[in-house]
Parts: sequence; C-alpha cells; structure tokens
Amino acid sequence: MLQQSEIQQVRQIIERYNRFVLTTHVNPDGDALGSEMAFARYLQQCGKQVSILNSSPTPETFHFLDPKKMMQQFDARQHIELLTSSDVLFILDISDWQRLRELGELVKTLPIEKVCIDHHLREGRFADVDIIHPQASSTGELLFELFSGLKAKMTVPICEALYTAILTDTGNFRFSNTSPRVMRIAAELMEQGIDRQRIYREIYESQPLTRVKLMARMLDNLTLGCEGRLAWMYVTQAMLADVGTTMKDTEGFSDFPRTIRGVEVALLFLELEDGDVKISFRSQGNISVNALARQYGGGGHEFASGARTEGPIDDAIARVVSAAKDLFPDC
Ligand SMILES: [Mn+2]
Repeated sequence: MLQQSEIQQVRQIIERYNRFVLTTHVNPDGDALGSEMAFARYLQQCGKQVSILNSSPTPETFHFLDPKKMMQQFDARQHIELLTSSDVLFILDISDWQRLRELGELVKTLPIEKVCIDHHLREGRFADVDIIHPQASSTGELLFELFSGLKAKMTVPICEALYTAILTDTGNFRFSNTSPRVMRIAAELMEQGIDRQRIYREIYESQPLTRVKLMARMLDNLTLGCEGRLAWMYVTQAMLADVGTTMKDTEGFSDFPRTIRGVEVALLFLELEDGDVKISFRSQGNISVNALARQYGGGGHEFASGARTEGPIDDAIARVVSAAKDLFPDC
C-alpha cells in the first residue's frame, strides 16, 4: 500500500530534523492514540525529541498505552513555544483541519513541516506531505508498513500500540476492512510477544460500574415499533444523577439495539444539561438515516448520524420517533 517513495520521504524527514510533535483528531480513538504512541516510541528509538499534543484528553480506556504520560492535552498558552520551536508536526489518523481545532488553526500559521499519515478519504492536498491511503484499515496498518520499510526495531510497546490501533479500527477484526493483510499484520505483532488478552481486557472489559448501571436503566426504557424494525431509548439527566455519572458513560450506547434481531433503525435520545436533546441515528445498513438527521439540523454518515433538537425530551422523542416511522412505508 505505501509507496517506496513515501517511505523514503519519511526517512529523510526523520533524519533531517530533531524536534517532533505528534497530534490527532478530537475525541481520539484507539487507532489515533495507538498510532501516536507507536510513532512516538519509534522516533525516540531514532534519538529524536518528541511530544504528543492532542485537542482532547486521553480517554481512561487508553491510559494503559501511555504509562509515562507522554500524551498531553493541547493548551495554546502552555504549548505555543514548544510548537514554534519544533521542526515537524506529524498529523495522524485525520486529514481535516477542523478536527484539529485550535491546534490546527495555530499550526497552519507556523513554518513547521506538516506531515499527514491517514486512512480517511480526502479530496485535494492537506499537509506539506500527505501519506493518505483510504484502502488501509487503520493508520496503525500504515505505520506497520512504514516501520517495516524503515527497518524499525519492533519492540513490544510499539507492537502493542499498533495492535490496539488495528484492533479498534476493525471493530475487533469484524468490520469489512479486516483484510487478509490485516490478519497477517496481527499475526506478526503477536509473534513479537504482545499481551493480546490484556489489550482486549483494557479496551473492552474495563467499563466503570456506573456505565453498566446506566445501561441497565436505559435498556429498561427500550421501546420497539414498526413490528420490531425501529428501536428507541433515552438517557435523562435524572438517570445520570441517580447512577452518579456523566454523559461520557453513554459512549457506544447507540450501537446496542442493532444487536437485536429484526431491528433496522435505532434512535438514542440524550437529554443534555441545557435541556436540549442529542439524537443518535443508527441503521443496520439497509435504510439511510442521514436525511432524517438533517431534518433536525444534523448529519453524518449514511448509516450513523446525529442531530440536536429542543427539549423537553418527551416531546423530542414523540416528534422524532414519528418522523422515523416514515422510514418504514408500511408502518
Ligand atoms: Mn483510524
């Protein structure tokens, strides 16, 4: 997938410069953070100075990747000097300035070399050097190829970070991007002695009890309509208070109803602090939901969208469920 010329380009940049900064998109996932940690360790291996500055804090799930706390949340006042005195910024797992927020705005004006390594679809140029391959499952897969080309020493921490990146972006090796090549890379990483079961546990079996309790409350109000093809459920501020948690515990909840046989479209309503209601739309893959999301000023992907509407939440549910029923002609 990676061109020899791209590998050489990265090799030259690493040889030529000394001070590197890595960054990734807001709300970083396992691929974003795993890729950053793997690349940071590789640069250190090359004797370089490296910092990781992200717009968002690192979710607790991924703290295991970063025992020495290299990842820092970007703060313009605190980090401006570090950025201006750096030679190169590597932008991983994203090729969209907006999703770099304030850091993106700032670095656009700085004369440092910007290199992007990403697997998201992108029209036109983005950074000074773009290594963008949408056919890759993950940025982690691209870095694996890069490291192979650069003859990097594949230490266990580098392999564990890459495995995390690939594992999470392939949804546990179950999404359609799980190619034979992905499985071969995973096998090679395993041969380097990674603790695969620990990584799985850290990511998928370390939920806080509050999240499970909140999910129980939410599932209690799960409702099915249109002969079981439409599902909806909600989380209110009162439920959060009862369980003693915050909205961050609802991460991933909207995917749950898709696991019920027969459900084609699922809606999740979240009552925000200001009384507005955030809606997630999820489809099994036959019915598009982004047009429905746009009706409420939102948008997103064809089968996974979001929007925000006015409360109170009961009214919002009634309104949006009624509109969602129109997705089913015979409902
Ligand atoms: Mn990714």
